[in-house]
Amino acid sequence: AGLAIAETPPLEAKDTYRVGFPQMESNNPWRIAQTKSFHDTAETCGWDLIATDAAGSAAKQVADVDSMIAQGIDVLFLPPREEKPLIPAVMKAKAAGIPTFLVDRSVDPSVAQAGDHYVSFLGSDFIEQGQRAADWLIANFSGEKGVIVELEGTTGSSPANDRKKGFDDQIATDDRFEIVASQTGDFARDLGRQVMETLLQAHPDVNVVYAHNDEMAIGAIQALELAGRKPGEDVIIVSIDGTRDALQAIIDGKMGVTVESSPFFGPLACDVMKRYAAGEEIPGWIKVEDRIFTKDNAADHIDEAY
Ligand code: GYE
Repeated sequence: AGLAIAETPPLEAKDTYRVGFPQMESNNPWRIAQTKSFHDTAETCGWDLIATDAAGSAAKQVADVDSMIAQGIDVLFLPPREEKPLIPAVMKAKAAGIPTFLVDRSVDPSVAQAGDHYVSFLGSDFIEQGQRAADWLIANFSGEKGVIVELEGTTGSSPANDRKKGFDDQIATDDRFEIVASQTGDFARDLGRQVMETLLQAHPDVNVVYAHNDEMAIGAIQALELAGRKPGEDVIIVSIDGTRDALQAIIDGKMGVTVESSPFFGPLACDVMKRYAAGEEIPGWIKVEDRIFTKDNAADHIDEAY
């Protein structure tokens, strides 16, 4: 028997492409900056862009992809809200002969693979982001015992799964720390605030908050301040993204660190698409390199933040 060769649909080299970008939600600055990056790139990359907003529903995101397929897109840039529910969208795009690039989040690797069901994943190493947040905490925590509350991202999303794994495994190597609670705040500011309010009552001795993104970290800061705590002084906040509000919180002394996770995917998407159309071999993961923001450099980057 011969080898089965997995192949992704080809992309013709041409001047204009009909491009699908089914955004998952628009309730935070990260998502708004990412959508804007695709719109900005449409003008410079020859894209006739169809962008939708699934308003936080994986089912709607799948339906949005269906309708883009029906509208004859040439290429799909998909940010899958959750790892499993978006698999059907990836499969249907492939069946329709449309090359798909996953942007910023991935899908369940036991079901769908790069170089077969989709061309490539463009995004950060979320395990490493979690590790780096833990490394900063381990190096900068001066107390005796670190009582950690963890605010998780959207349940079933690749960044929530991997940011948890990276952080939890790394923090387990230092026995000063204990994670006393880990709950989802759905990557949202308001839910982060609510969950923090509840957890604060159950764990009044908390002195570290690890949030999987800046929006939840800002929500947690609000909850802590409302309870009379002093974020940055009696509670250390570590987070991920690098939003404007987070950099401002670092400058104000309320947040310790945020590991970068950039939303500016448009230019990279354009470049990778053109290389694919030119017949270049594309790696299954195009890893975005992240910076780290602390009091040492937050002020230098706030002007370019979103
Ligand atoms: O960190 C978060 C957003 O998928 C990497 O999604 C992205 C994450 C980002 O809601 O703020």
